[in-house]
Amino acid sequence: MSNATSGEAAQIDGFHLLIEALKLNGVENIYGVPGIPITDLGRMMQEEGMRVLSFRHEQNAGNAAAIAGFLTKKPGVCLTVSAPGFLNGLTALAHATTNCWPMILISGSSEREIVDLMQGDYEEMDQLAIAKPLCKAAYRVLHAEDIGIAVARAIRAAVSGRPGGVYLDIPGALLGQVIDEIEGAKSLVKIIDPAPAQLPAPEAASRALEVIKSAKKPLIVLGKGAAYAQADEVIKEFVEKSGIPYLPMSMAKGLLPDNHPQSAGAARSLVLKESDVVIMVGARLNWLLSHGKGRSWGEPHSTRFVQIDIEPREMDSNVEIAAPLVGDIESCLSALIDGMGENFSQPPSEWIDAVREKRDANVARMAPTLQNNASPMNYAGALGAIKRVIDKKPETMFVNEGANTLDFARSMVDMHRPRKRLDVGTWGVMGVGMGTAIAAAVETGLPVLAVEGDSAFGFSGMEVETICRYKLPICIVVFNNNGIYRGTDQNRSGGTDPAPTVFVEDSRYDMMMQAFGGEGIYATNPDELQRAVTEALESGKPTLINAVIDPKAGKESGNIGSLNPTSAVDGGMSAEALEILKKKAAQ
Ligand code: ADP
Ligand code: TPW
Ligand code: MG
Repeated sequence: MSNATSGEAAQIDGFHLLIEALKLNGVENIYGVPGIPITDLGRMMQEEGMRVLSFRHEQNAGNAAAIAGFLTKKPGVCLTVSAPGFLNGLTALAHATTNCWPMILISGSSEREIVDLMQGDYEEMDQLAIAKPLCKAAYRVLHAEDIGIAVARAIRAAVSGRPGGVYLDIPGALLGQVIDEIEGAKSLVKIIDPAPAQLPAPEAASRALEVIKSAKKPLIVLGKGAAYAQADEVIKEFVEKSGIPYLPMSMAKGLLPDNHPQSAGAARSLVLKESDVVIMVGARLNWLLSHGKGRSWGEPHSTRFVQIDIEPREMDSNVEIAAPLVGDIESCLSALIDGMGENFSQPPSEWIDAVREKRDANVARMAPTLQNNASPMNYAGALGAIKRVIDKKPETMFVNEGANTLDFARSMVDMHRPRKRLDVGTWGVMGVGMGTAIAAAVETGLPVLAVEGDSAFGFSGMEVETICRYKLPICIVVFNNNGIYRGTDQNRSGGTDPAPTVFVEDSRYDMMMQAFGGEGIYATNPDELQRAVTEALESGKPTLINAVIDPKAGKESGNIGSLNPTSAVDGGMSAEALEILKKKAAQ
């Protein structure tokens, strides 16, 4: 766009340089909330052909950008206003960084001169300094001619090596700056090879193969880094050629179908405890895997690890890694496949049989519970209905958050295709649901099913308006058990306030969707639920199904109740201690 008048050199402003820099590098979708100083930027982005998704809260826009990064291997972009908007988006940027997903948070900021002298500007805050410790990289642009290089740096920082979140600070004044249009066009950078392949050293691959060949009870663990890598064919080839059982972490479910003969998903405890060599593929030995040690790993028996990761510092982070393989997953697995050659011998049949027997027994034990048609529903009954829908419609993008709602769904709902299960990630964040669902719909064009605890849903529930506004094919199922974990807690003081984990009884979340013109459905049994979800996914209409779950059915904190601190002391202070406090209060 130019403002040329006769005889004058055409000029371009910061707004348009930023837009062109993003477009040049393939950024198509912007997730954000408008306001000073970026309101016009959003309008112009839309005018210039970008898709601008305007949210009701920046954290949800940020969560959308984060999952867009996971799904596309390109940074998802979130656009916010200064100070409070920036801070709202920052939680999502930290979440993206924690999960190793590429994202860029672009926030407008106030007058530099006033902010730096702390003279009290509108929404004054030193955003760059605050963002820095919470993301992979943070940059500020002060001159219009630097916009091109700044965007290039931001994208490369987000996607190369271990992906993560990048903050880009845009002082309002920058957007209004003008420079010569031709100089401006020349200043933009189209990034060449933003995330270069990283080949493992040949000796590292040989070492890994030696360790793998020495195993009697090997196991492959697939993590969400493997899902992110989009190396689906190579992963399948490695798993099948090796014949080694594999355990998918939550968001790696579906890389190979959950009913694959080598899946050890339903024999998790056994394989962690018994395996002697574990090949980690894009998964960290963090809390989700008990840090690679302790009882769940069957100590004192010791496991030897082969670890494939793009981040060298991940090696030996919790336990010794016998064979570190640093590189991208596709290159590393290709090297292993080459090295395996034609006469690689598959694991001993006793091990394969033991894993299969355990898995089949667990699956058989669970099967009848998934048929439970009781009303109100328990988790297995309701999730049986969800599972049957996903089995028939494996292309569905499945979003999931909550405590019991999350943990039961992870084990009960099979995934059949890669990158279909999107959930709370490494931190177990509540509130990612609606942003995730929206980005899943926008980035893939596929129908989305979001299965949400009633508490989890509440963190981002206002985005049902956004879903209706953009007419997105999203079906939300709220597992309504009247609260967090269970809806049955009592106020221990005997007072009239409800207990901290309890919500309004029998709320009608379905009516929230109706308020904005979407479909609202109230389902009390699994048959109704299955029918309603099927119809919603087929119609593509924004739908919210309030699924009535027995408030007694859940467990405290789902599967991770053991992480709650407990006290060895019963109750509060003694009379003697209270007497001391009484005297202090009277002073
Ligand atoms: P999960 O929670 O599923 O166990 P994590 O998020 O803990 O997975 O681990 C993902 C790992 O994958 C990170 O250590 C990250 O560095 C790594 N990773 C991401 N992309 C790639 C890639 N393309 N190649 C190799 N490793 C990758
Ligand atoms: C940002 C703590 C973990 S799980 C949960 C909370 C509040 C809600 C569980 O209730 P829900 O599911 O969703 O109704 P269900 O089926 O068990 O009843 N704040 C943030 N993240 C987390 N993890 C919490 C609080 C939490
Ligand atoms: Mg609940």
